Amino acid sequence: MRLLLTLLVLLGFHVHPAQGDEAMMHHSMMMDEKGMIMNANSDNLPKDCPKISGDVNITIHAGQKQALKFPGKMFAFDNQEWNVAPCSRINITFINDDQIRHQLMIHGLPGYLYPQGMFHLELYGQGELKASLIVPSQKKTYLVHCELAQHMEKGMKAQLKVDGGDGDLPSIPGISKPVKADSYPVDWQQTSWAILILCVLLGCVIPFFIIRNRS
Ligand SMILES: [Cu+2]
Repeated sequence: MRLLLTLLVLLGFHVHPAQGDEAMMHHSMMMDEKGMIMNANSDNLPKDCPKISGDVNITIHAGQKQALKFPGKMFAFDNQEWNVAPCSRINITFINDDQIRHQLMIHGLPGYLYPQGMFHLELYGQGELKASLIVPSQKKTYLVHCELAQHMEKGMKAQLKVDGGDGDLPSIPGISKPVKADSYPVDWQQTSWAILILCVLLGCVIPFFIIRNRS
């Protein structure tokens, strides 16, 4: 009997939210077949903000195309840094230009407003999402990234500065150096020099004979 009841409860829990509504609201989470929004906040003020200082509208593109300007990188946002005033409400339009999943996560926010200090947007493929957050007044730099495996390491990393921020984070493409840079030194030995010289000579000699034979 208890097992049957448990089963019914479980079934009820799973069936009801899926019926009718296309999107599912669950605490501070919105989820549908395109993506999800977690911890959006457009009206709750941080404790240190007497009021919202202003609205800032930001459109952020994510994708491989955005990484073309950074040699060696594979994914990126179209911007690597945003500056906002203390107590701003940031209205984000997040656009995924790729056919694969990307996220826009902001970390280090106050936990009493944003569980785990995190604001999180996610698109499972090409598409667009809109959500807002209100930042505290503190002068601080927040990490913005995509947490999917290797996406941040391959370039999808940026920073959000409130009141000018408290410094740059490492490894932001085009902005800051990594803490420990990878190095790929070429081991120049006598044979590698010989091969290089041979290639250059061949490259000069072969066209010469081709042109001579034609004329
Ligand atoms: Cu990604």
